[in-house]
Amino acid sequence: MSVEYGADQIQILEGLEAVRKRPGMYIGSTSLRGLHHLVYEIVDNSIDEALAGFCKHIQVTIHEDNSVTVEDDGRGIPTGINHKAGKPAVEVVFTILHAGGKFGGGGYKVSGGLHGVGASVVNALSEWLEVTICSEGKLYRQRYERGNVCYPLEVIGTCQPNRTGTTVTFLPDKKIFEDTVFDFRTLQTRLREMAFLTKGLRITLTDEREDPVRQKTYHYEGGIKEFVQYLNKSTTPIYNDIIYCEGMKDHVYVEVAFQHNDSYSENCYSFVNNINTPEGGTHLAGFKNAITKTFNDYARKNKLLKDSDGNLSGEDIREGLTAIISIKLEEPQFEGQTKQKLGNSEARGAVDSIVSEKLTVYLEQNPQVAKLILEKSILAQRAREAARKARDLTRRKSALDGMALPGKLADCSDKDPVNCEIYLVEGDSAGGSAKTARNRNTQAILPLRGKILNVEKARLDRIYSNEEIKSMITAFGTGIHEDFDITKLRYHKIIIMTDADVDGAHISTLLLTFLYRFMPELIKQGYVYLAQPPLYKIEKNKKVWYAYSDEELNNILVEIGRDQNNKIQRYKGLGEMDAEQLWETTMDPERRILLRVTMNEEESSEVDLTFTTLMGDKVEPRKEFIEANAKYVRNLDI
Ligand code: TSJ
Repeated sequence: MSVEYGADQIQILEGLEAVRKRPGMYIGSTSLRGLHHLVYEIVDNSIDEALAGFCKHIQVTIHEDNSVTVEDDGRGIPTGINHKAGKPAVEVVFTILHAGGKFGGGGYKVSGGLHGVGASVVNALSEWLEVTICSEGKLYRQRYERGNVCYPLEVIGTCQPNRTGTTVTFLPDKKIFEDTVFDFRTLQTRLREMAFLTKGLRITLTDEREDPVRQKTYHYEGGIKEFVQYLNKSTTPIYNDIIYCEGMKDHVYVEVAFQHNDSYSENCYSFVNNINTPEGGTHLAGFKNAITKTFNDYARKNKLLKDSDGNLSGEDIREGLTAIISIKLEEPQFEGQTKQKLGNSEARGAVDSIVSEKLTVYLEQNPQVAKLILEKSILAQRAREAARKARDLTRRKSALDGMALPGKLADCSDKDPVNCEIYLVEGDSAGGSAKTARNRNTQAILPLRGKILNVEKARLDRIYSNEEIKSMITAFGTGIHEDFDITKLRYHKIIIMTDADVDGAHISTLLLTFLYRFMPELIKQGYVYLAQPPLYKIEKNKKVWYAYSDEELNNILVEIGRDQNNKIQRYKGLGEMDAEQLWETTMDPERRILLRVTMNEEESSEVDLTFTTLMGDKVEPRKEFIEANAKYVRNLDI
């Protein structure tokens, strides 16, 4: 993909003041998300150098003052004079907006695309930035403050003639960003993803704010094959291979890796120029089309499907599938409301034909694997047929009863969803107290009995015929999957209320798993909450306090004095509270604490892993996960 790229091949567009005036236009936001984008923006340049074949190692370091260094061992940014600008190319890269090969044509830059606005934006939004280049035996340096050059590019020394590379250190501007503290885990997730997507590249992340210094290295010779292995590590794959297809067509480089596990959910992640495309697009469509067609053709040809059988649907074939689709092309076009859906039609054709061709060969050579996948798909087809019947039955029933709401639901009287809340309450007895306690105008109560079905472990027909799940679906009003319509949502707060113990936490996780798999938009748009019942009741001289954590209990005891007459009750469940207490502590909008459940689109592969690890059936990785994350309550993305 590389063409010659000299100091002259850079287009000059506009100044940097614009960036400081409206930073959101260039990096999306000035929140933590925008802050982390600065790092990705710089690292993208080193990734390009790696894709061009000149960089093997990228080191990212968070320093104690939250400045960040990105160092690579590539060729070094060109230091020669760019004749259009009359200054060194490196200075152009850092001081002129849109400089670089990316928008100029002729340059090979492929990463970025979505947010790829370049190094000058990072420079404009940094209190200071220093670049050091090692090239042709010389060490060059230049420094900028808030985008302004401090001194001309200077040679500050020598470096070994066989050593080359670029080092950039910057301190994000506190005048621009709401928060300038980097999160190790956020950077770790993205850098690990970048390492998976760029096979052979080594990426090191170091955090000098910790004592001892914390360091992680990511290096995957297998690239996206290892990504699939990583995503499937807490599942049971139904065959050992990770199927891999690679090729180039119409200037589109295509790489696909996948493996089926014995679960029923589908996890396909697609990337364009190393950027996640959660909304998919032509590349994902090409992949889906290719596997549907190829597996059906193979099944017919090898008599795994009878002439009288219908075709397997795409969903049947993707049951339990974990896949990475990664393509690289020069001018990605993004469409849709959020501009996150790939639109290039050549990408569809390229992925479709490369996957069809390579997969056909693979299946011919590996009939045992083909048989395992097709047997699973055929079972899925039958289950889906049964599920459709069950679903039609519920649909018909609700049509007859006039959109019958579940019998156990105590609905609220207000009909404006904005005002309405639904409490999903564990157990009939707590459900009863909640019904007495609630504000009937705005609060609906749906009691759920016992353990909720684990949707990670059940087929669709069982899921659709599960009473608790059916009643949630009808109560919410949105429908699910392809029928899902958020505008039909009947409550703008869906509040999970369970006991504050291990069982309660398990039930919450099961409910969140169901919502995440069947109605992810509810979580993405922030409609889902966890209620926080108190852990303790403290009584002294007829006065009552509630504590929601051990720390709070301590604080209260310090305040009121530790005393023989204090009565401390540890609540083991919601059932121990009467209706009034439940209202005061957990349901009264004026006094309660609610935790909103959120997820970050960019980290959706991480969220999926969280759910499959917690809900999947391999005990060891799950244990490891819970222990490793016990101190990160935030990790449930709460
Ligand atoms: F963009 C940047 F300044 F932020 C930045 C660029 C930051 C970091 C950490 C590294 C880089 C970078 C750029 N690493 N490697 C390069 N390579 C080039 O700019 C380069 C070098 C030589 C040639 C050539 O054709 O000879 C072409 C390019 C694009």
